[in-house]
Amino acid sequence: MTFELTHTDPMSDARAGTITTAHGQIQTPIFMPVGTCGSVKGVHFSELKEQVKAQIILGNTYHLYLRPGLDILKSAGGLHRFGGWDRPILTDSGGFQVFSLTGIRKLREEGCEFRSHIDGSKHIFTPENVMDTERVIGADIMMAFDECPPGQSDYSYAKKSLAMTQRWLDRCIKRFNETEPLYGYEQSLFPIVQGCTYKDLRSEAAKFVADKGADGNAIGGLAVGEPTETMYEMIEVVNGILPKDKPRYLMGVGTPQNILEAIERGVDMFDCVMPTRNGRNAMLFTYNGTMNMRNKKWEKDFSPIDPDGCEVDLVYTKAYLHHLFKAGELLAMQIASIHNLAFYLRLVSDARRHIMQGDFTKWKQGVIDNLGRRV
Ligand code: PRF
Repeated sequence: MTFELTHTDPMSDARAGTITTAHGQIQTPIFMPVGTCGSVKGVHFSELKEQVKAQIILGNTYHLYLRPGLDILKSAGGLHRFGGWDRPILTDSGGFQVFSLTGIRKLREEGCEFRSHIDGSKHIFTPENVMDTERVIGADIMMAFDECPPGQSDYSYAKKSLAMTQRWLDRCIKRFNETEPLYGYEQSLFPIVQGCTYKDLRSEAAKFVADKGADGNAIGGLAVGEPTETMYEMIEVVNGILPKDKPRYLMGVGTPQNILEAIERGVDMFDCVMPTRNGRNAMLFTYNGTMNMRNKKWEKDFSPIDPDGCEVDLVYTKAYLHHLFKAGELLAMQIASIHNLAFYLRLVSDARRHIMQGDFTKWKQGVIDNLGRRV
């Protein structure tokens, strides 16, 4: 994998670049739709390509390991072949999902023991077996196995947790270097900076990660309950240290406003369930603010969902989408998911264009307040 930084904003730390992987190029800043179980909920791959214009999707090691499981993924020849998605894939390592989905988990030096949320069966994730699993899934970008501590963690827990994440990172790198890709194309490993909301831990963590010389680096442990301003502060601390010539990925973030603020602070890659999850819940994101499609005010609004949007936005009216949500039709969730993902991809591609034109900061100031409105 390579990263070419093509433009840097004169007024901020925003950047535009190109990541080249074995499955094609990614123009940054980029948003990655979440395909937890190997599918972006409710959205065909053809729609992801043609309407959403997704350049890379994310899969979850935790879910894919439990179901369909490694035997099937290996027999299929990896996740790209299994599902028929031929563009890049990034896999999250499972640490965060184990933490957020399974009540019962035991963390120790060896790894993390947990019970499946599907059938209660017992499993353990270690840095070594997570690397092996991500090899089997065949992601272009594999995430290191980390612990994402709760947002309110005190300093002593945060410090201990970070030290373990760092030892785990060394074990991930060792296993990654000892193993080969299974399907004949190159894979990259991204380390993750943790350290909760403590500046000294964040900066030590960023130095530790920067020293590894990885193809790209991630910031984890944010958007887990801390104030938004604290998240931005942590991004600034970390991005002041991470190498400029490698992509930076802010994990699990966020709202359109969060994404623009993070781009301004030098982040290149994002993922979040918000566009699909909120979409299934009738909430649409637009440049004019968010809309609740269950609201009666749309009942007789026969204008297109979003005149500047993708195909579904032009084909369907607000009144029709309102009707579909009220009737409990599956199509409602599909349309809303496609709209929201297409909006997120439009947001980052507009940001990219303005970075390239040199007026990102001015553009961002002009759009950010409207994004938070309720229409
Ligand atoms: N670690 C991993 N995945 C994640 C996170 C993390 O800290 C987050 C935190 N926002 C989202 N996804 N491995």
